[in-house]
Amino acid sequence: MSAVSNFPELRRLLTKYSYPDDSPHYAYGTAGFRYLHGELAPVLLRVGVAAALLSHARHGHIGVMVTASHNTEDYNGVKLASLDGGMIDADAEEMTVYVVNERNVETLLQFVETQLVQAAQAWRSLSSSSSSSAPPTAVVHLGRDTRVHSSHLACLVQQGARNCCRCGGGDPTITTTSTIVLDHGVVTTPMLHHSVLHANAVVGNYTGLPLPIPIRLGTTGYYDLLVHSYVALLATRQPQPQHNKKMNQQRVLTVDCACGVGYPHLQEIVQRLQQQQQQAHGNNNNNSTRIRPVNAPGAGPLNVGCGSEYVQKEQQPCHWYDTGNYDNDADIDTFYCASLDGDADRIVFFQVDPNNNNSFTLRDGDHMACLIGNFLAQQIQTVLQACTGDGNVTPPTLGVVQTAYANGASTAYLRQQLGPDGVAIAKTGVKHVHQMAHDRFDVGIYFEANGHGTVVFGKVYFDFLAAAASNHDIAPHSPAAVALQRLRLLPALINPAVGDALSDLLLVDAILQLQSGDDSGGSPTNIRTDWNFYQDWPSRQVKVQVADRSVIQTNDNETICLAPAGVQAELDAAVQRLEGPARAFVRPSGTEDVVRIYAEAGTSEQADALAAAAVDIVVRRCGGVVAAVAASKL
Ligand code: NG1
Ligand code: ZN
Repeated sequence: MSAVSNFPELRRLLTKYSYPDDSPHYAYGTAGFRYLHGELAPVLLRVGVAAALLSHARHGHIGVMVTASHNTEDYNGVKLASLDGGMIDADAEEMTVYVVNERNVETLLQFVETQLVQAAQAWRSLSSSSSSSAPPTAVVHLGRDTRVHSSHLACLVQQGARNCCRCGGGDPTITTTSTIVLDHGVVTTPMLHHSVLHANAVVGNYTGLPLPIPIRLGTTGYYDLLVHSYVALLATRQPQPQHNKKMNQQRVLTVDCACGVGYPHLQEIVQRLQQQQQQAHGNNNNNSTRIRPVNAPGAGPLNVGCGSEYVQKEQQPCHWYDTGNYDNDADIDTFYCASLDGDADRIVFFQVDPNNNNSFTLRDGDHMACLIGNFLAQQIQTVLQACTGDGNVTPPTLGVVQTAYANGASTAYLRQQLGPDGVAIAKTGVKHVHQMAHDRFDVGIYFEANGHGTVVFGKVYFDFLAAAASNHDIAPHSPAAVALQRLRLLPALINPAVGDALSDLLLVDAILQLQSGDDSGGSPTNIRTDWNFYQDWPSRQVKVQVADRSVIQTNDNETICLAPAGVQAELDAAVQRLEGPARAFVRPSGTEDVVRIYAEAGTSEQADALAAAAVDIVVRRCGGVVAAVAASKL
């Protein structure tokens, strides 16, 4: 094959960062490429190339986030964001995996050349303009977390993307294409997704941002949107004169930031909230929650002994490595807490009650789905009741999407609340859950048990709001008018692109405050009693290391093990040995080199026994070398 004449710098870089002979095939797992950081340089350079190619091919902005989320500091990784700010689709994933894994530099450069020419041709036929019309400059938005190696790896993405351009050299038949990289620096994953979604709304190549949501660009736009909509939502609280005194007592929400990137951004949001509330209300503050970020980057090891993954999987409170703006450790208020993960796209809430033997209460993603789902359903119902007889006000369908890791008690509760069709179970991983929420419901609430989730609002929802707004039965200041105002504000507070810990933090707190103001007379938040829809069934999660986790194959939603032979039959037998409802499944992790085991049963002892049986099956039949790396208790 003859060498491609363009791309001298890209050729040099690809050659410099070539793979060692024993390098594996790099898979785009549950959430992108995720490996030990030392082997990632060639991968990240090529991801930069793939991102630029995608931007050229799709004629819009693409995002690249360098992070390994909830994993420990020695890992790193990278995930791509599509034009709508969401996960990339299967075609884009396939192309990216090819670019990352093509070992032959000349073959790869030939592919790049072909892709750029095709993208330029597609642009010309789309824009039906003259053949000399140059396609738009490709734009790659880049973000990274706080890991020490993230900066170097982000630099490689930048180099790969910027050198994925082609010079026509005066030949009119060859189009000149170029790529720019917008480096957002150290940001949370959802902030990067936000930036991509809003930037594409501006360039007009993607209209995925619903009209009622104002366009707010970049990091500052992200803060503005969250802060303004949270404050506006709280302002809808119905005054409870007899309880005003109580409402003015501030509850502290202590937030464990996993020693990661959520910390500086939450701090920024807290400062802006204080400023805005001061300006708007002086001393008559509507907000009865004071948010205190704790566990800053560097205060302790990233995601170790802290963070949402630790709190959710281990079912225990995090360590407080620093005291944030507290005077000392003992002053940390643990009555109302939340934990973010390392890139702040997941959150769980918890309580350690000093007045109740320091008892621990967890409110994970399953509980969040119920809280948010109930709140939305209630507000929609209030509006509908006022609009009876108006045929233009079509109610949106509302449902919840979970994964097989959702606690059975939450699924049973949701089925009872929303009906059997109101709950759907998707394959593990946000890309699957998000898609199903979008496809199945007009208001699709999705949460993984680990706290990764958001709400996807469809067109019917916005049509419903518009029709209700022009309905004369809704009197100003009536409960229906208040509910309608809340429903209008929620899509701006909720990240439409991806699960977002900071957005979910404000959303959950606002709902708890509003419910407390509306229904229970303004008492301070107690998540054990105020947010208590069901009792979790005992469950266990265990990780087992095996020689090669790809030997495990599963069905589509990953609840049945198809290979190695015999695993599923033995799991079924272990479940059947127990009385009452029980289930167990095994699947290879897409983010860690382990096999995950989930067991759920009627009693704690049975859950233990079932998990132990499943570990034994995996160790024997799948070549397990280390069992029970971590277990969660309940
Ligand atoms: P893997 O490692 O594939 O199980 C984990 C989570 C997913 C998802 C991804 C991305 C569990 C059991 N699995 O995936 O739900 O959040 O990480 O971060 O929590
Ligand atoms: Zn994450």
